[in-house]
Amino acid sequence: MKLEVLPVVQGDYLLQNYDETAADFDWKDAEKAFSWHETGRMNMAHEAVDRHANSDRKNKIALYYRDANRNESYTFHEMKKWSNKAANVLKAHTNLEKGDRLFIFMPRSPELYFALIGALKMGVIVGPLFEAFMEGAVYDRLVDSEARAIVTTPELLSRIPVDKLPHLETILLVGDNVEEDNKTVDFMKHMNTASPYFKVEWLDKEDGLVLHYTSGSTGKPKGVLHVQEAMLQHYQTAKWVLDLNEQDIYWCTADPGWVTGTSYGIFGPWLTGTTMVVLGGRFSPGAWYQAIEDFGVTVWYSAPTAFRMLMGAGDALVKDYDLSSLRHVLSVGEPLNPEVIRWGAEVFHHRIHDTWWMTETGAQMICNYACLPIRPGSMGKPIPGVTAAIVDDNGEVLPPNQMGNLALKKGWPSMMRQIWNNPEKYQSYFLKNEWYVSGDSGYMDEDGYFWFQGRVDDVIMTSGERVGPFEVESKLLEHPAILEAGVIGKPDPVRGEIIKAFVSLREGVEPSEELIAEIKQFVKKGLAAHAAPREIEFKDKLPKTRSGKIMRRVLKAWELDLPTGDLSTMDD
Ligand code: 6R9
Repeated sequence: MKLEVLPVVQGDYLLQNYDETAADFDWKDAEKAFSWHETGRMNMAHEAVDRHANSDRKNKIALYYRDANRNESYTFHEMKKWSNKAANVLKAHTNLEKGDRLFIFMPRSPELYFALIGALKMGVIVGPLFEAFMEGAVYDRLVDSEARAIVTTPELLSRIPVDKLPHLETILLVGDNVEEDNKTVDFMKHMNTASPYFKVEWLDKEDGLVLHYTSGSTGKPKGVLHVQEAMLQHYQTAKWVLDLNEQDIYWCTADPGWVTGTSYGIFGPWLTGTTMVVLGGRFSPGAWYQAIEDFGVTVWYSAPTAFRMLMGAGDALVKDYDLSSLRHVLSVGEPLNPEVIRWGAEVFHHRIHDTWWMTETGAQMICNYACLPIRPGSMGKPIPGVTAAIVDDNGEVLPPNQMGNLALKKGWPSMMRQIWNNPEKYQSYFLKNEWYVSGDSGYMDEDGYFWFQGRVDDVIMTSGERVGPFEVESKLLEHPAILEAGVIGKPDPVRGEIIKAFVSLREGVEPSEELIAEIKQFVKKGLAAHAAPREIEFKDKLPKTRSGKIMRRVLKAWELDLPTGDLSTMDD
């Protein structure tokens, strides 16, 4: 099969409307795409689904869904109908009111999207969870957010510690032969009989939308709240960065448990009325290429880990599939290695466009947007309406080519509005009430391209997932053999980083291979498979500060044979 070189990404919208240096772009202009420009009242679910169902796009496919057992498609009209039904089921069988939190804890399936859109129609804040979460992780999130209801499957039910969650009133189960009781609702049974009509709750731009929990280097995972106004940026970036147009078939490989799976796995594409592909099941290079061929995917958004794994699966495999529909490929989550861009250009005939943003930013911020010439290894430039800079620890802007904190000028539409239950933590992100400090370090070159260096703190990025060492350490300490634990990310060519744990054992416990295997399994079961350490090393004593904090940078220095740096705060 011969791969044709397609026209490069179009980037029309940005080119025609704004010169990339235009400093006069105003987010107010973006509002004109929505009727709330005049009414001031909005609802993401209306703008992303119902608006299209009530237009010429009525019979356009909104969602292609495929896994090992299912192969389905839904038009915008059908999405409206099924999400209305979901909203009616939630209304009838829960006490949820506007602003309450509903969690969705299940693998990708059409029902996940019905429930999520349905909840938004009621003005409920949705908290999506990875299906891989174990009991401890589920508990932390539900307890902190005081969630009143959860949509899940019978298989995952045992990981929800219902008795320990006083605020959790209703569990909606998506499955066959569900037995109902005063807390449990058979979601699908009621979906089938529910009315397909629902009047959406009209909201203000500061009303809640989604709550994504994310890990820091210390403390419990924190709840990052996004609001309705974020849709302005989801919409604009879907045009400028994803370059979505009417004819596109778009595939975002991310799960909604990760912010990429909501902002760009639901909102961005549907706000622009784009047909979207969702693939259930596990990662498999063949199935992925097959999906691109079968659905005729034109725009594809994935992550460096996935691209590296595809690269590892070899070039011969690529040639078995017709990938000529592709016209734009993008990446997010970790630094995109120039080597991967080179490989992508060779096999897909497109250079992968890197995009940088975070759970906290809610949408893309610094990007190789469609019409920007790529510099491999750089994250690109801030999109119009966003001001980025490298600042020192006092919030003073540094000149080009100087390393420092990657910061963003406060006030973009999709900026998080709260850390749930934790106003001090929220405030701690900002310097001089002007700069949002990302926790990443990097520099800007003289042409305004930004280059990533690493996390300022110790958060681990493993296979595209952000793991807080503190979370893993806390779980390790629950193991009866372990006295202390320190966890670091160790560079890995495929996964970006792997998790390495240093542990000291309790008195009388002997190190052994069996114990290592048992500890790995313990974290896997208790937290999540991706959070389990791949390497465990026993130590008599761990380096700590005088206040008792494990010094991960010292562990990292040991591991990588680097200088240990300032040890003045270290305990003797
Ligand atoms: C969307 C998302 C955010 C952190 C971020 C940074 C890293 C994301 C990146 C990147 C280098 C890129 N990161 N994109 N690093 N180049 N293009 O990833 O959100 O899970 O909150 O992670 O991921 O360190 O600070 P989140």
